[in-house]
Amino acid sequence: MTDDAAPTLNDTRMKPGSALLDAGRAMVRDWRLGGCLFLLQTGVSCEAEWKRKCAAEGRVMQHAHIGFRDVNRTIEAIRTVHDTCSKAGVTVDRFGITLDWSMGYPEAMRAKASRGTGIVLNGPEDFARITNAAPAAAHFGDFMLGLPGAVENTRAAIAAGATAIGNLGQYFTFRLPYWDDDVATTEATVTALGFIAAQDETILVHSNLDDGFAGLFIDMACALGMVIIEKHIVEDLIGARVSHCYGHHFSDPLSRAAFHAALVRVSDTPGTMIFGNTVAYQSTPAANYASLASYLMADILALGRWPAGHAVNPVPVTENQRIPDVDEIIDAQNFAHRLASHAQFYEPLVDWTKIDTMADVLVEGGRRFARSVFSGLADRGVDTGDPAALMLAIRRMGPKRMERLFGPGLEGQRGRTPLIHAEWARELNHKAIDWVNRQAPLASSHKPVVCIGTTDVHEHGKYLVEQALDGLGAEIIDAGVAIDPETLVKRAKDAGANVIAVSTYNGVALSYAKAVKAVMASYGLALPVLIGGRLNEIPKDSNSGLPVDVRADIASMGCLPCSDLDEMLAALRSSISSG
Ligand code: B12
Repeated sequence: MTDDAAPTLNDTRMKPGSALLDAGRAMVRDWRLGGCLFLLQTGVSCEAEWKRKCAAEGRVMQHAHIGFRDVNRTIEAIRTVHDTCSKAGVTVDRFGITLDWSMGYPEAMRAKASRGTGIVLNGPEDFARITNAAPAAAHFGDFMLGLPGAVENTRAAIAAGATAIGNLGQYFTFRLPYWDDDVATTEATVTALGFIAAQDETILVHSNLDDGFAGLFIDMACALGMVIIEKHIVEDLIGARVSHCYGHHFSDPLSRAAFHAALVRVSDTPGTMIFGNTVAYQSTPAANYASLASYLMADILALGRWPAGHAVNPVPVTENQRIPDVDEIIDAQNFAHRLASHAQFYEPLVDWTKIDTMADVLVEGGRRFARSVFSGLADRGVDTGDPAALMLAIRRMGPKRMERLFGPGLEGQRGRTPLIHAEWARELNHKAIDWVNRQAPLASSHKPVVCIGTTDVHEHGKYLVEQALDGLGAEIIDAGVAIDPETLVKRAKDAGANVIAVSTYNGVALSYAKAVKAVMASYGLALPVLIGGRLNEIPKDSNSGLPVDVRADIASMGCLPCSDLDEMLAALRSSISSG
């Protein structure tokens, strides 16, 4: 296989990993694990100890996620959920909050950064307000580690008593708007990991696999391989403990349980949580309860057989419509608790050999993938004993290339055949083929040349649209993922595209559309702009802090908002024929 357009995997600007780890260790003199309500009331030294205790007692931990933007409202919600559940005999062991992506920048840059839909915390005092809201473990998952602001965020969270900090998965995939310095991102992350490793107590390095390459690999065996790779980096080379989380994209109970079975075979560090299968929520709350029951039952049964310390994450059934409210979060927690009491009676119905057989394939394929990655990178001149060099090389290589070069499946004309096809890709392929088969072909004189990119990490909408456009016979120019408007428009112009397509999910739809229009105007370009995904944004003068639908504003600027593939086709037909 040729490797011609290979990215530069090494960077001479980067400090050696050993120096970065030393710098992180040195910070322990001034920054140590602080107290918080959870540590005080449970008497444990860290969440890892609590996890081991719960696993030994055979109790499945519960995680609740609070998605509000306002700090006071978040604190109030944590308290209410914890206390109400506790009175009903339900223990909510840990709380996660949705930090804003602007938290990923170094502190000095945050005020000017564009904001998404999450919370901004400044310094240890702000973090301590969250860790002291209730006697439950605080989980600071996203936009902490893995981004340029990693050191400041990690120090503040640990000082406030947090003992599970993420999100290493994000390091590999997330790009902040207008931030291209991957060396600085890597240096900040490795320094923060050195700081974590040097703490007296165990601070779990949370990695949500679905946020990283695992949400993008076509082969689930590669996702398991990523566990082995991250474990080597964090545990063998750095000396901290990495705690894995998975679940967003695993809808089939068999693959969920098998992934868990495989995970415990390659790691004995307690996991943070099994994430909710949020992609399954596609309907009304009543129908979403069926999806909740389906994934939770698989998780509870798998945790019963292989207690690995993960919490379950019962996602409120309104999550696909809007940010869930407090009573909906409480309902989901009660539901999970009740389901756990039923689960033991389902245990005899489960065919564990099927689960183990799939886990065998994942473990064997994952190990082969990890070995090939290490040897393949070493062959390409990467110092695989240096955590910083190794991380940068993996990030720069990206999931598609890594899978193509090192994947365990057999090579074919259209890439490798996955050992176990990732569900998200399988489902979206079916969806695209089914839709394309129902469409009349585009007139050959009006073939669109579509330049497509995303505003943020959400890439599946783009994947689906690309499959559908390809099926229609359109030419696709891939401008990439998490790109700035300037890059998108320039790529469209240079490639001679006659349509620009944007997939956006992070609550920046309107500002992004405006910026695209402005850049187009600066080039004197007048192309149709199709835009789809989650078309909302929090208005600057908002009192509620909640995002509002911006479809009408986008349309009034002359862009073409599309809620699905049918609307995309209608927009394409009208814009191409009038162009
Ligand atoms: C999967 C998912 C993820 C995955 C993404 C994996 C990946 N690599 O793609 C992961 C786990 C990484 C993720 C991360 C985050 N996510 Co997310 N995620 C989702 C989820 C569950 C599904 C989105 C999706 O991919 N759908 C699959 C597509 C194919 O379906 P679809 O959207 O219906 O697509 C149709 C149309 O939208 C349209 N379309 C889409 N794009 C385009 C483009 C064009 C040109 C056209 C014509 C049409 C079109 O056509 C499609 C076919 O009909 C949604 C919730 C939900 N149920 O929608 C949240 C959601 C989008 N995520 C959300 C958030 C907040 C985040 C995070 C910021 C959370 C955090 N704090 O870390 C991070 C993002 C961080 C970052 N740097 O940007 C929020 C956004 C909030 C908002 N805007 O109001 C949502 C809505 C969840 C929620 N309710 O809060 N997420």
